[in-house]
Amino acid sequence: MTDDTPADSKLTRSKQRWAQEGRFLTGRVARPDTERLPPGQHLTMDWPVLDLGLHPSISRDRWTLQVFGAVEHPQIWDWAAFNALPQSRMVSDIHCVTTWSRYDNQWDGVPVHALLDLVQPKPGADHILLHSHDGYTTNLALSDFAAPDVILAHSWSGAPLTEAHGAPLRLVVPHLYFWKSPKWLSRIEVRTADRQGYWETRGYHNRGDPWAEERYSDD
Ligand SMILES: Nc1nc2c(c(=O)[nH]1)N[C@H]1C(S)=C(S)[C@@H](COP(=O)(O)O)O[C@H]1N2
Ligand SMILES: [Mo]
Repeated sequence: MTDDTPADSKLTRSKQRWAQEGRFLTGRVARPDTERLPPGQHLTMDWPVLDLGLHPSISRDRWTLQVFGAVEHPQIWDWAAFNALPQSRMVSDIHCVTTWSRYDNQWDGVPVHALLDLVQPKPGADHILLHSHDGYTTNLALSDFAAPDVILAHSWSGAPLTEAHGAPLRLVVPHLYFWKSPKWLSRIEVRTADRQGYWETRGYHNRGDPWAEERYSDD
């Protein structure tokens, strides 16, 4: 074809590659399927339970979620008020630092960015410390907490979370190892300085990006 100039073919190849990668669909480059499993991980079909060994039992009648610290509008929601917040459904992969990964987990809940719109972090707020009913804590950069696919999940696969997996409410941060996704979430502390949580003070990496294999801290 006369119009098949080298420039055209190159653009066509790029477009095909973008289509395969799902580029421009979400604003992020989806990983090609061959790279879906992060380095050092293996796929599992079941959903293991991992935690400190305490499974706190929290009735939805007495449950609250508090946001406090460096925010313009501190909040406490009870179960009914929390469920009246904007809801979304998200599908994401789990990557646990103990090397199992599980694909296509469907979560229902409140996207974190909707919650942040309500509480309004103050200027200078840049970190989050999450507190759970079993005494567990974990820390996140505000930018990781505010990522578009981070969700406060009350349901998995269309049914309420089981107690073992964090009912009534857990956080899900799909782009970090799963220890950054606290179960039995009770309080969200917005901070102007980082403060490490349970595993981070015990040698786990401060950020925990599975694609960079940020499993353990170097020092
Ligand atoms: N509250 C609380 N959240 C927690 C933990 C915990 O001990 N307590 N363990 C973390 C770790 S290390 C992992 S791997 C995941 C496991 O979640 P799952 O039991 O739903 O698979 O929960 C994370 N969230
Ligand atoms: Mo873990």
